[in-house]
Amino acid sequence: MKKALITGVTGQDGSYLAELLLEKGYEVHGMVRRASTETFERLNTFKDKIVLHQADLLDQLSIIGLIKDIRPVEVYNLAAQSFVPTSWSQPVLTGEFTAIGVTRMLEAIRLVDPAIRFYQASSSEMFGKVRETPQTELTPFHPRSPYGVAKVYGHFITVNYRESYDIFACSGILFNHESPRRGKEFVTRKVSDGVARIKYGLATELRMGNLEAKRDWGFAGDYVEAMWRMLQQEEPKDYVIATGKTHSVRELVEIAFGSAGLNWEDHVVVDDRFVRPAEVDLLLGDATQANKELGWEPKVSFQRLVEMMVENDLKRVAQEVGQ
Ligand code: NAP
Ligand code: F7E
Repeated sequence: MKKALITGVTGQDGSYLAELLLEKGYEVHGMVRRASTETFERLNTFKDKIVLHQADLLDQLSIIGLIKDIRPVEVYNLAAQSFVPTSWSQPVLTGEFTAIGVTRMLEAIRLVDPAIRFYQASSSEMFGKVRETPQTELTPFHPRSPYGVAKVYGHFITVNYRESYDIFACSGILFNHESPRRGKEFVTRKVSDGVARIKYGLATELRMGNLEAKRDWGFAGDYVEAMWRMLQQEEPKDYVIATGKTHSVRELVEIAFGSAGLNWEDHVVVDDRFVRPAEVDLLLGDATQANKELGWEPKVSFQRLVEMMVENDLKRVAQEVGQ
């Protein structure tokens, strides 16, 4: 039985990846940080099938101890401070988790067993003020937030450990991916949750930031399959994972409100508090390399993704209000 370790297992992607690896017959181990209350909501339906261990990206010895105890064959490093606006209010912490945390993971692998295969959760936020469209594995980076800067570090330290120590380390440059399990502060879930609250009379308006920003949005369930495929190749490489289609936040709200029979213009209020100090205006990925070499392609369309998220939140809020 192959053993895998997932950091960030309590997050959106961690939960989908854990399910996928269980289906594939892996023994799945997850790293969780200590908290005064548990954050295992996304793992509820399969928590008894995985093994959780306490360790922290900020603590080198805890990571070395973890890898020594488990001796996984694959490590997926998904843990990070992943919310872009927080990276301006907590830039140092974001650097510690999202940038140096990657080095701590790689150092632990180098010391314990350099044969372990490593996946790093890199991000389209690294392209930032984009130099070309669509963005590929060869597009230069120009990050626009402390989060993006930290991810550039994480990307290059992964490439560097591959080149310096011959570690099988891959950096997946993933464009935005969403699901009903997305955190409520990210725009897609904020909108689907907002639509449901308005539909059931718990709110009348939804305050938002920049409606003109464009993103290449896919479904998280499709994207974790690409992570796994990267680690099954003969050679380690970096891959862009994207749908190849872009939509504005305005289109997102239009579809989301429309799917619940509401008109977004009656409810959405633009509020400067949600506008960022520096914006990533347009992201559009070209996943041709992943398609050719990994045989990967996205299955869920943007329209279906948004509808799925709204349906899920409508059901949840209906239960909450007893309808
Ligand atoms: P998420 O839902 O925010 O999950 C982040 C995870 O990291 C959580 O499990 C969190 O644990 C954990 N974590 C944070 N700090 C930690 C620390 N110091 N020690 C241990 N664990 C820590 O993020 P996601 O959307 O699943 O994304 C997964 C990864 O992919 C992240 O690295 C993100 O930056 C990257 N990424 C995401 C996207 C996307 O569109 N979703 C695109 C590109 C790249 P708690 O539950 O304790 O908070
Ligand atoms: O914003 C705009 C906002 O917070 C998307 C993370 O997973 O994907 C994610 O980063 C866009 C931005 O995601 C609101 O200005 C407008 O242009 O959902 P988001 P993100 O910043 O793209 C990348 C790939 C990651 O790696 C990250 O970890 O939507 N927007 N109004 C808003 N965004 C939010 N959150 N809230 C608003 O009210």
